Amino acid sequence: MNRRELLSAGASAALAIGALPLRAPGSSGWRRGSEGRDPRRRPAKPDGPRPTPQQLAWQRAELALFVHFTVNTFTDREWGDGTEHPRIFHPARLDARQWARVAQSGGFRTMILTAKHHDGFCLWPTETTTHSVRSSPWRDGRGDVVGEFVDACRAAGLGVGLYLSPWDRHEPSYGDSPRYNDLYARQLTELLTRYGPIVEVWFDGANGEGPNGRRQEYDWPRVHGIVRKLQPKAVIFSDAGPDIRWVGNEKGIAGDPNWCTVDPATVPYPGVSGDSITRALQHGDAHGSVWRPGEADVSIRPGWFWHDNEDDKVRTAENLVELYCSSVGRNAGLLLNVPPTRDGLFHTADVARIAEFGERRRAIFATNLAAGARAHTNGGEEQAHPAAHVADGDPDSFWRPAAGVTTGWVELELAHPATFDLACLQEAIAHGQNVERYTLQAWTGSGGGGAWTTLARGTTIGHKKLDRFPAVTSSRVRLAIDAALDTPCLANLALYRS
Ligand code: FUL
Repeated sequence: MNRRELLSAGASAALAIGALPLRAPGSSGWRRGSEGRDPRRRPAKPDGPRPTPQQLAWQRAELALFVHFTVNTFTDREWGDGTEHPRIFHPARLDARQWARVAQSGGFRTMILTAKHHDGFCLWPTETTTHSVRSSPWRDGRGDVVGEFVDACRAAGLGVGLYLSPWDRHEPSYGDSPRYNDLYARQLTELLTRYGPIVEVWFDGANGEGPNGRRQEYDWPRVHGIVRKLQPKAVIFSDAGPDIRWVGNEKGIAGDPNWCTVDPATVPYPGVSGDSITRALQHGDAHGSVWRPGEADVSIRPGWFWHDNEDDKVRTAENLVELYCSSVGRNAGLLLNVPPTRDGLFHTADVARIAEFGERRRAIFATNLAAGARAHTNGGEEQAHPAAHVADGDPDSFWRPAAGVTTGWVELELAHPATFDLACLQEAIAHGQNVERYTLQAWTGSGGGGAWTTLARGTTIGHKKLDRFPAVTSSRVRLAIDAALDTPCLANLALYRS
């Protein structure tokens, strides 16, 4: 069991916490401010945390492809112990352009490569150690996997992300804290200065023993400072952020509720573990002082690295769509790992599944049945932010009720009855995340015999909330905001037939 598995053992219990009592939707008109609030709750924060432009772009990108590749691919292991000889690294047909084509076919916007995993083997010709591609037979020791990866991403219009494991089971200075911290800083500096703009730097919190049996004390403030200085536009991922947090498990399932905000004191540094930490990562904190959305990392296979006995265990496209709904559809990012084989190419099974995943998503979301619908509310709207904005398909325009109003409903009237089984709700998170509970209903039946049928009840919305329900045919749909921290900004209420 690795550190992540230990952490995720508490995750299923944490998921159950999302079940909150719900009040009937639309039963009252607008309410202002803290009227009717549970007195135990702290007041709303109109000036609460907001995303940086980079965090907003990251969340809108939604999908990133993780690429786990190193000596483990050749030893059939998940964690190398650092004794692997570089001569084993010989991916005869490596072509990072194939990885990029696959990422494009699935609709991924970024790729993140393990430039160094826990075994310490560096995929680029670093000056810091001989334990790298330079000592391998691949491209006669003149190759650079990171360089080819970056070129392929750029040519395909994909963002570049890099993973540099702090835990290094090969490096002799590991455990000798100042010395190793200097070496790690130099490795990071090479990666952040040689390859142009990087959109995400991914830090794993694993902190095991080095070759001398000692553990290292990582210098996170220094590490973050290097990224901020050399790649100010990159987001930094780790359990503890500072920009993107781990979502608390490696199953592709975000919490419900899932807030973009956190209390930074709860997870003070990467790798700290415990049930309360898992819960904090899964759910965030409605009243957290810092904006730090969650990223759900998960592999398309049981392992992170390629193993030939897992070629028949590749996730199906339907399962990948479910992962999309339980991560992106719960206000998180999805980081899906696809590991290259010993040839240095993605396996045909993975290639086919990713393409199918992309096709299915494109088919599901091709037609928003609520596009252009007429909208009205039971209380009003700010003049600049009318209710019609939830049906205009623009993620930047939104409906906002009057200042201080935190409950009420918006109703869409479709030009014709339509049949749908999936709803996509979005808050304009550039203005914060506020919805705590909602109910979605459709008017079913006809004439005097009609009634409101509840399609979904939910907690948080954030960047995106996807709800699937049995197909229903209707021309009137109502979204009731049952509780919100502050006046919500609703960007989108879209309906699809999946
Ligand atoms: C974990 C590592 O131990 C796994 O090998 C993998 O890299 C995963 C993404 O993070 O902590």
